[in-house]
Amino acid sequence: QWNANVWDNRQVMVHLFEWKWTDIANECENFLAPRGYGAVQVSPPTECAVVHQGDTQRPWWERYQPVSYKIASRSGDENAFRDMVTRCNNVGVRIYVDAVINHMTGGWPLGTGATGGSSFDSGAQSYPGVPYSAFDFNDGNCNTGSGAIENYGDFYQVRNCKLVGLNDLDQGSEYVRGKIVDFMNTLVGWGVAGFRVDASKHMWPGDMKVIFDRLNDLNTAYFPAGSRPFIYQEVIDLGECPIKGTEYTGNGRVTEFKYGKYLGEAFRGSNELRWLSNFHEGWGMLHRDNSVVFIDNHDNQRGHGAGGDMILTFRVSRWYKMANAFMLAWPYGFTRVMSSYYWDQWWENGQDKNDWIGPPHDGSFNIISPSFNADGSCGNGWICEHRWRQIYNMVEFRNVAHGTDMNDWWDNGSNQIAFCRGNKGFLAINNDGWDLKETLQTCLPAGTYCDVISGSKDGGSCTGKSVTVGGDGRAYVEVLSADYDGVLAIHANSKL
Ligand code: AAO
Repeated sequence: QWNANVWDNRQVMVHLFEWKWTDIANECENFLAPRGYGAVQVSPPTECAVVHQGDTQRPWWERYQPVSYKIASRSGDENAFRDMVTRCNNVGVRIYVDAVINHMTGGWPLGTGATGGSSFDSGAQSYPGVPYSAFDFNDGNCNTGSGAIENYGDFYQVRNCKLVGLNDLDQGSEYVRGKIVDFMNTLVGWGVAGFRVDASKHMWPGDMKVIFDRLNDLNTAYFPAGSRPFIYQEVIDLGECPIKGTEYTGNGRVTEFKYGKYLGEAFRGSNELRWLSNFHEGWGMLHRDNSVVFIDNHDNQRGHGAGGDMILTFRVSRWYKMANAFMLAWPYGFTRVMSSYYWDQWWENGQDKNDWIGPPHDGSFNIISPSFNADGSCGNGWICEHRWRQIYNMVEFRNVAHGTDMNDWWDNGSNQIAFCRGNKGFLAINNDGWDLKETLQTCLPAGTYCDVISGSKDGGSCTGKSVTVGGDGRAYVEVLSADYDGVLAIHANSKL
């Protein structure tokens, strides 16, 4: 359950946060497959509470409050979901589902709506759409006065009490396990390739193992017989909490939150880039084969979750592109690109009071589809980082370099770095306030290559900088401090 079930030459997933199923199906066909993306993480598809914030908004986080395992959300219904899975698989793009199985809703007044029309009574812990009743929750196992997690230093509380007031399912119960397994197996039967398991830190790894071991093999219409669902568990372990990511690596991969935090610190100037030469397990991160890595996610790009103000997002786009280029060139972990929508921030006392704002929507709260500009970028409030040239061209770099290791590291003793990926790719980054002008070993065969950051290869020519590699693999490269982007990247497929 560590294998991402992607095509060999498609090594990157994108999180299309809050996208509609029909839009994702189109995106698989029109953009993701042609650009070499391997998979999409989709927002939770399950029926959830309808939460209103003011008259005009529904928070994005309502989708982390399931009411049943019916497929019904603002992203679409079951038909649209199944159509997306089929169409994406047909062009070789896998779907990973964000599975919210730790809990059901928080406390809401009786009569609160749900996206699939089910009723529920959060006070009585009754969810007839599953059905779950009070017996299926952890209250008896939680020993805090409030019933909620009060101290993250106590791992019993973290696993047995309510996360921010959400009714906490007891995965130790055979009945609950059965319901979760049925839900996940239904999706597997439709062709889903894997799961992001939400709030994994708040479940016992042993209970999760029982559940994952009961999952069916993937649908053989799309996958080799015997393929297991890809599992990556959301565990925030920055080192302070007694719960460690390594407790979960026996079940599948784990989200490595240290990765984006450390890269944020480095590009923001708290740490010199030259130290990244051994950026892997030696930094206290999970084994590369057990980790899923990313620069930001839907939580920490808005101050929820982990990493604080060190996290890089689309709002600091120059650094963000540099950090993504590093991640996509660096042989560590299975990589995830974030794709966001825009919202206005409202800072008060170090907190964004608009952190809850949901996706672009019309007057009836229907999500609005992204529009596409002539240059391929998105409109209608969608940021679409995955459609930025500097990012999708680095997805191709990762695919081309797949199977090679890092070699020929160079740095200037400060914030200018460069390295090769076997004889397949070469990357240089300049985060100093002065120019990088060096003749460096690129490890590539002699020829002229197109820098895929400042431009793209277009037929036989290059719309950006060209780099001439000599017979000894060396080339003169420039990344000027005044350049639009602080990265240069060439690879076997960008040869002119
Ligand atoms: C909403 C409302 C609540 C309300 C609740 C119930 O906001 O006020 O009580 O509904 O009605 C999302 C939103 C929540 C939302 C929830 C349900 O983020 O705001 O609550 O949906 O609608 C913890 C968990 C982690 C979780 C993260 C947000 O461990 O699993 O909190 N992420 C996932 C999802 C997320 C979702 C849920 C889980 C729930 O990705 O979108 O919530 O389904 C420490 C701990 C971490 C902990 C963080 C944040 O981190 O270690 O385990 O994450 O705190 O509480 C430094 C430290 C770092 C620390 C961090 C804290 O960086 O080094 O360790 O500070 O900032």
